[in-house]
Amino acid sequence: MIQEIEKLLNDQIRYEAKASVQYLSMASWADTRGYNGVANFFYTQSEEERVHMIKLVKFINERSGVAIIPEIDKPRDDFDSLTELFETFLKSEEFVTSKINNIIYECLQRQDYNVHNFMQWYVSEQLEEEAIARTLLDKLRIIGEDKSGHYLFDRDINTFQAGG
Ligand code: OFO
Repeated sequence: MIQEIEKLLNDQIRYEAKASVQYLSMASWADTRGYNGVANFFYTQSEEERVHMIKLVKFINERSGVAIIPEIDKPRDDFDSLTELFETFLKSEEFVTSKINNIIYECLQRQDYNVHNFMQWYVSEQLEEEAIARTLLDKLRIIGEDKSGHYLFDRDINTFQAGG
């Protein structure tokens, strides 16, 4: 495996791990405030990011690289509102997308079509996750401070759950 690409893939393991831990913290925040639907949504998102991370670990190791399991900083655990929670979600996904795009770019520069091909799965995954994050954030912006709106949002959120 090309060394620079291996390094970028190892960085990506860290970003996916960070997202997984961040979403777990967000699930827990929602859980302790009675937003069970939102909590389940983020518990599932956290699992999905863990799957994204493991997929990279296996891919690197299977191609005679060495996957590095990172240390993760304590995630953010305080949010003012559901809107802020979902702004954090969207920002995190946008960040991950930018890093994936960068790997794709570097693969093309170095003609590493193998990794380029592998990363396509992440590209579609990110499209889906960003779309969901935006849809949910739009809904929250319409709801504003309305408590019964929050109640319905929490009740219905898992009908928007991403797959993958
Ligand atoms: Fe949604 O971050 Fe993984 O790919």
